[in-house]
Amino acid sequence: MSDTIDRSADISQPLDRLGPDERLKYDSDYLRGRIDEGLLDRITGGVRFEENKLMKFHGIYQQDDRDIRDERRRQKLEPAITFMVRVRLPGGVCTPAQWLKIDDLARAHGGETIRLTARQTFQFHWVVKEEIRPTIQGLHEVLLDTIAACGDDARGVMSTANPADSVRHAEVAALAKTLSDHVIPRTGAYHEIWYGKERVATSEEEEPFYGRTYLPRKFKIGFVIPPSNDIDLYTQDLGFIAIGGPGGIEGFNVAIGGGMGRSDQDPATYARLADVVGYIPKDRLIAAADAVMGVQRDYGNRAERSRARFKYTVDDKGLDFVKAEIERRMGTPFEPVRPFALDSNGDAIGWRETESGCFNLTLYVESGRVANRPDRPLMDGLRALAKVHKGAFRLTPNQNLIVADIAPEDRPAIEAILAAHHIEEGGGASALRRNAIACVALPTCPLAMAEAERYLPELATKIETILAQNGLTDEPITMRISGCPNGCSRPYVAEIALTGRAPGKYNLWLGGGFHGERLNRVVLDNAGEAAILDTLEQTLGNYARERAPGEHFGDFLHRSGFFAGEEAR
Ligand code: SRM
Ligand code: SF4
Repeated sequence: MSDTIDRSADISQPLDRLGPDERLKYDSDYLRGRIDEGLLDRITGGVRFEENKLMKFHGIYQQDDRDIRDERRRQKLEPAITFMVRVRLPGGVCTPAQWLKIDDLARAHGGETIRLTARQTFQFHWVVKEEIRPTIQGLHEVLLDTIAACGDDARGVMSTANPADSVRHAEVAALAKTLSDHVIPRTGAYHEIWYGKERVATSEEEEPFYGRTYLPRKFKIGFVIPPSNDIDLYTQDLGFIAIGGPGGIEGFNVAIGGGMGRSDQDPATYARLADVVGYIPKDRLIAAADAVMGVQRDYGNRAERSRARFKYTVDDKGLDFVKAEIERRMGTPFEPVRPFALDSNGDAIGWRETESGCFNLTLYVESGRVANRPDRPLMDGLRALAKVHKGAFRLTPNQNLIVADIAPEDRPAIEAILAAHHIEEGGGASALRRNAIACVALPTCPLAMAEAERYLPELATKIETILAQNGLTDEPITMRISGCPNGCSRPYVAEIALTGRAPGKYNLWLGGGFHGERLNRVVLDNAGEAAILDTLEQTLGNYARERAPGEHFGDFLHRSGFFAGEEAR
């Protein structure tokens, strides 16, 4: 990484005054720990607590099947442990050959399903310990990896997937890849553990930027190309808003300090929207990322993990201080913010012609779940499509899929494959479903308190009935469900959001901005479905009757005084 980084404030505090994760990282020999040994241990299907934490930096999470957890306990058996493996896919772009390999690996090791995530990548679930290495080596064959797909480092870099704009998309997606390659850890641990490479002795610093303790917490970067805000720019730790003219991208407005994660038990944690602090020319992109991450590395809270995200650093140190420190490290001040407008969020499902005369097809994939259902063999269909497709695939931030760069003469073949596999572009989804995101939650997520992905279809059907009764069927409304307050579906910017509290119980949040520009507010606490539907019936009914032309649901709730008297959260 850049030599310009000033590490003077880097962690020089005694480790024993810091959180246990700092010691773990420090002692891990740059993320090696005893992962190798853990993989060979046949007594358990899992790994030790420490290795589980370290493996996250390698994009791997230990989980167990929560549907059968109690039964296994009753039988005095170890939980049914498997691993989730998350691919690093900057900008969500992959080739047909890569898709085919992902499909092969999912069939061989991943329970015959692929999960497209809210940060535009693939996840394999259900991978048993012995099959992690073959999975990662298989990915390596098509130049994919899982480095830093989580962990206290900069992970999956997002980029607008907008199918109507291929030229700027290509430029920004390439920058997302360059930046992602730049910010991943440098340690040789990944190559040694997963590819079996020999450790190379070197006198060079193994992690010139991160050091032995990496970042205080995960760090998320995203690029947005206005007017679409499909990546939910304001929820990123570091967001870049592309500014350009006819000649291409000229530079970026920079947004810092966004984040969703919060805990119901801890009022000191909260969702926060990023602040747009200035503009940088394109050639300052890497310097800006280094500077922002450097500030978080050096000033982030390493004593209290629940307050370690960059958003808290920004609030605790003050936006002015953080901005000035970034500028000092960049060596140049930010230029004034350039005008921009974000006016949409979800994906435009269906066919779009591009500037070059090709076509992009956006397919609706409910909750990003690619699997074969008897009535819709989506996984087989996409495999067949990948075999003939000559363009690229783009995973969208809304968990959908774009089949990109289809030549006009190839369109009939693609349409025939889709028809043969009963894959409609929109999957028969209403406007509500098309603008909905659900996190994985049960049965694999260890943190889930309630269902999300598995509940979305049922809940959406019930809300669709309310919408139909009020003539709102075609009205786009953003809806997000998360199985816990961590907010993996970015719920706190949605117009309607549910966050899990307990089985069948959710907090209901309303009033977010349609294009992700405003946080919503909690309206019901720990509520069951009946109470949630009641509230929606009432508010959506009012919306149908009293809305102004073109007014979004969240905006209406604010204008109509629904939150009157409440303090802004
Ligand atoms: Fe997430 C943890 C799934 C996007 C905030 N997230 C998890 C874990 C790994 C649970 C765990 O720590 O063991 C979940 C794995 C479930 C499973 O079985 O697959 C998980 N997160 C997901 C995915 C797959 C949801 C999805 O259905 O798409 C998304 C994968 C993204 C990716 O490809 O990298 C996912 N997670 C997000 C987002 C949205 C985003 O980044 O755009 C957020 C909110 C934004 C943010 O970070 O503020 C998010 N995930 C969290 C948090 C809370 C972080 C915090 O600041 O408090 C956790 C828990 C943690 O880190 O301790 C978490
Ligand atoms: Fe799991 Fe909670 Fe994230 Fe959903 S929001 S995937 S339940 S951590």
